[in-house]
Amino acid sequence: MLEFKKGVDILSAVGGIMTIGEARNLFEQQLDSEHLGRLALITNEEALLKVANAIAMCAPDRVYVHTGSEEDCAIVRRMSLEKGEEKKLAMTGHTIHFDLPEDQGRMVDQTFYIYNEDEQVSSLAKKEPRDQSHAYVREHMRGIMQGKTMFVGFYSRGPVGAKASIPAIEISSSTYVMHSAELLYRNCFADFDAEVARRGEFFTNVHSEGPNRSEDVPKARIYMDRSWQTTFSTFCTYAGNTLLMKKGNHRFASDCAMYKHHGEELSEHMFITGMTGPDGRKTYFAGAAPSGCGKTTTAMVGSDFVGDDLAQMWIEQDGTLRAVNPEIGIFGIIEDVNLEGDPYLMKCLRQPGAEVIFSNVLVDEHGKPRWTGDGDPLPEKGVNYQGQWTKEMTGVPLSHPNSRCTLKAEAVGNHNKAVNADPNGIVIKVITYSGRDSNTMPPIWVAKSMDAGVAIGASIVSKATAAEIGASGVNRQPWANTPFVAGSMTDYLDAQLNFYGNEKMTRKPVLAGLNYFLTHEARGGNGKGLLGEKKDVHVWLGWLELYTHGDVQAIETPIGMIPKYEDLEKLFNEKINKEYPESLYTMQFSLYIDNVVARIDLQEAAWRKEQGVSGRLFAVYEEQKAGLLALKAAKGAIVKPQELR
Ligand code: OXD
Ligand code: MN
Repeated sequence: MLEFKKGVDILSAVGGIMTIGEARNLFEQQLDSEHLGRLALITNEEALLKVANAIAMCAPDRVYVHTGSEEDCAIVRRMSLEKGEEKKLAMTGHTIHFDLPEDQGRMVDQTFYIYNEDEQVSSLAKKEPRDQSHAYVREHMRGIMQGKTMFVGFYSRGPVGAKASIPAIEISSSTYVMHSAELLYRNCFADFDAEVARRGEFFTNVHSEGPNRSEDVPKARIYMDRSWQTTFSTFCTYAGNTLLMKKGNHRFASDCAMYKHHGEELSEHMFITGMTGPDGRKTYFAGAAPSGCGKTTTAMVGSDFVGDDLAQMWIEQDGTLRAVNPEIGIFGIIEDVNLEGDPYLMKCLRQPGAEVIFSNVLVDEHGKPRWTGDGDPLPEKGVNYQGQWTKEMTGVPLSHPNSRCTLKAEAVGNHNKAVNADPNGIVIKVITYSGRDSNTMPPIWVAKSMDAGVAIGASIVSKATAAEIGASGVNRQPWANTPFVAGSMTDYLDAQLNFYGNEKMTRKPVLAGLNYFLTHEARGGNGKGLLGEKKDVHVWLGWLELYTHGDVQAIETPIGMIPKYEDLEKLFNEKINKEYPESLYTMQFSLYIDNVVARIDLQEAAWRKEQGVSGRLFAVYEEQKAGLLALKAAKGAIVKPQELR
């Protein structure tokens, strides 16, 4: 369990402001009349105390209340250029931001949940006792904004008024962070009080880059104070470490789903996208994948792209599963984004019209941003996050593999802005789970029950990517959400089982596994590398769309339902005008029983190490394993899909 408002509230203990009277006095002293007037429009006392304590702790020279107006946005953009946090690129509206070379991804070893004694924290998470984090904040955050302007913005993580939207305050001395916040989140200055009253809670985030020097990065910290729903971030700028409205608050939202709205809400690391089916019907998907595994590309394959990273879900009165996207923008990995795989995104990145912050790419001598896999010939030279780069520097990548682009989703041609703004949420009919799995699971398989679907999510394994500094190897990534779940894995599993199993959810979604990472090497192919192409995703999602509506039949296997060759062949032709040989289908969809069983054994062993894990998960594993072993006895270790019809 997690108890909220327990233990020392570090922000107020370090800030020292205890009453609303003291807070108001501080505002009078520190804010100029314009910003004092703005803050006067916020009346929630708890929120005002948070802001006052952040000011008292960080001691900025000036406080700027960001209302989200066009004028405020323009001021932040201009200041960012003046400060040098961003630089102009050749194309109007495009800028480049560099993070320090040591700060190119989420710093997992410097990211901690602050915990109270006797609180359960996930076995996959890093934690620090409250008094230690308190001492750090006291030592390093007092006066950290001296000589700087503190920006304070009020946002909504989701459309204002939606059941699962949660308001949040973002406080930062970085104009890059605030510029990104405006591209990625809904500024809800005017609605903030009402939203806090409706939801009964809000999150607070306090960040400062300090002097922004490499030598300070070892002392950088990213803290999540779960009890007080407050984050602290220091001595870094990479948005995954600093714009904590994103992953910091996603972690708090996961706590809310698990402990405040158990079985009624989920907070997922998922894209949301719509597919258009026969007769123009729209079917919305939400899909989980670990960071750096193609969530953005998959999301943009939809005809009605909504979001690429996060989903706040709930069960609506009518029995449907609804979701909102807490974001309105994209902080997407840019490596391998090119015209062929990502035409909509490329238009924003290569043509004028969109406001884009590029980070950690290379800027060539003409002010053009360049990245690995962008589809253009290598430039002669340029500047990247490490300094000067020339073509001769073989082995030194053009851009960092975790370099990013930040832009509003509405700039992307197939984004459905109205759907992303709807406080009623989006009815989700299909949920997918994927990871980087080179040798075991087929491209698509559909769970035969809700519990089996939960087991797909519980069993994601994936190869580490550049989004996390220092990560390596193939790791368990349950629901692709473990980096962001603080509570115990057992509690998280229960929250999943009780959500999908909730009898109020009368219109259950289809739950499916997706895997685009099978290789020739693992499947006896005669090529090299991936068996499929990025664009095949159109077909995998297209088949799921048809299956959800009962328009195609599937083949039953012990792990779930898989597509028939003829349906896929037709879809390959219709959707991407590509031939799909049956030999490829056979390689992709054959059951490599020993691999699948080994995977189940690994998962089972890992889950058995946790305490109190629901027997429902083990029942799914046992049933699948028994089915697979019986099949092996009957047909051998590699079973072709044609043998199962
Ligand atoms: C992200 C991540 O930036 O998951 O979305 O790292
Ligand atoms: Mn993510």
